[in-house]
Amino acid sequence: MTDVFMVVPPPGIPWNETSRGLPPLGISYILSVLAQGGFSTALSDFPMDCTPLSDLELILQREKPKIVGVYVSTIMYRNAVRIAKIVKNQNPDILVVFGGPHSSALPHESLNDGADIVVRGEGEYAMLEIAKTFIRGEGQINGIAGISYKKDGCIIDNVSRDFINDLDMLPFPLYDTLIGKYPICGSMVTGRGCPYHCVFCAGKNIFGGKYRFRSVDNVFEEIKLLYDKYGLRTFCFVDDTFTAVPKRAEAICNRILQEHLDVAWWCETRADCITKDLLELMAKAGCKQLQYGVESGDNGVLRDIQKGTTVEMVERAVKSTFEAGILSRCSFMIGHHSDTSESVGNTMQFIEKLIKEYCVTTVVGINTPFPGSDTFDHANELGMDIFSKDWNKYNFSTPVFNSKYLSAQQIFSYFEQTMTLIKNSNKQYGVNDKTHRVAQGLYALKL
Ligand code: B12
Ligand code: SF4
Repeated sequence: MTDVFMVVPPPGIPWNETSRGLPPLGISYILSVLAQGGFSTALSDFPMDCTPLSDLELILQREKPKIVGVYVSTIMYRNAVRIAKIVKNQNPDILVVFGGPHSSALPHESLNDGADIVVRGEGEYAMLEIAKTFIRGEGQINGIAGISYKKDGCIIDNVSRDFINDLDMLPFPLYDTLIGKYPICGSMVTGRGCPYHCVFCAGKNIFGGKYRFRSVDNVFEEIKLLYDKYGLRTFCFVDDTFTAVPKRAEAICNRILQEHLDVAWWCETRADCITKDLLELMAKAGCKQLQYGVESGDNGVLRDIQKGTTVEMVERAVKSTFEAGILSRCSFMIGHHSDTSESVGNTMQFIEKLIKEYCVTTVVGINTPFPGSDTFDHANELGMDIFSKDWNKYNFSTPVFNSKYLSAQQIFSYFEQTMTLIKNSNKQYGVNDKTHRVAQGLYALKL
């Protein structure tokens, strides 16, 4: 019998091998806090295990959980709802709790579609209180901050929960259940929240608009645990902007160097949060790849989406990254609310330039108004006519809106043209995403 059984649903899109390598960090933190609280736990990660959802009934019969917690992102939503149905069909007394980015943004939808409770935002302590209330009868549901639930057919939104201020108080993710299972296991979050305001971003909805971070000692303790106990030499920092506070990123790099750790790692950042000196230090400390969310090659569009960076800043950052011996991976989107044929043309030219001159690997997706983003909440004001709320289409390669300047068909056509441009430019200039990554030992995939 398991107290709390957590599930990562299969997504509504094909799952690639790189994505499959990363452990579900949020759920792992929750499992750790529950274990600390004396609850027994288990995890089924459907995308990672590649198991069909039809196996769930058998898994439930084996685990006999009291609570089932489900991670819900937008492209997983439909399968999350199917999971709630399967659980309730088997035993209506099992409590079904949804959490994660999609349900945090649209909690009422989840409750109407079968969840008993939705945790909005950070989940560790809300889930602990839910388990205490339902399993041990300690506390009352109306006293749990940050959750929504149904009572007598009405939806109740309890007050929001304060963000965890002292992130050092959290236990590390439950690594014993992760190591060995995931090919790239060393993924780590050293801070939560992002102080920027990009209109397409759904991140702030979970961790808020302030970057709260763990102490360097605490981060280093986790790195050492992964290094010494589990023998990991490669990892990534999945913070939204790892170098948002350059001094802190510097301190983490210095610790890695002082302790002579032979590691390879990558992280995400922004073009305005990096300097030449920091890049050189990061390279020495084992940084092999930096992911920049560039989004557009047009300064007008960058201003409209409130990115806070310019094409010139990006080029400077990418050049310095290249000179420091770190690979840049730049992500772009086609179909921003103010994109025109001309601005998309500028984006395509910029992509080609980055590939040609700086060996950049590039990823492109169709701008998608994810619930929780300003583009979703203020679509009308931004001139976006969202015509589909089929969440399986929120997959970065299907247009779900017409904008003021471009129809969905045009957006799709430009997206395809950009994909072709990337493919051809990679070939022409000898850039290959997978070869680069494997060559750097970043993805020592055991798949
Ligand atoms: C790392 C990451 C990935 C990794 C995922 C690794 C993994 N296995 O989890 C990879 C690269 C695979 C990935 C892929 C994608 N991602 Co992503 N990703 C992130 C990122 C940068 C960090 C996530 C993370 O680890 N956070 C740290 C942990 C501690 O937090 P957490 O997972 O959110 O969990 C907390 C809460 O959400 C909550 N919670 C979570 N689950 C549950 C469950 C229960 C029961 C409860 C109670 C609470 C709860 O409690 C947790 C602890 O506080 C976020 C950005 C962000 N700021 O969140 C985007 C983000 C989650 N990704 C996003 C997107 C869009 C995608 C992709 C569609 C992109 C693409 N081009 O393919 C895919 C699809 C993935 C999917 N199926 O959902 C969006 C999601 C928007 C949405 N509404 O769904 C985000 C928010 C980015 C953004 N800024 O908009 N992603
Ligand atoms: S896209 Fe990146 S920089 Fe912009 S708000 Fe989201 S996490 Fe922050």
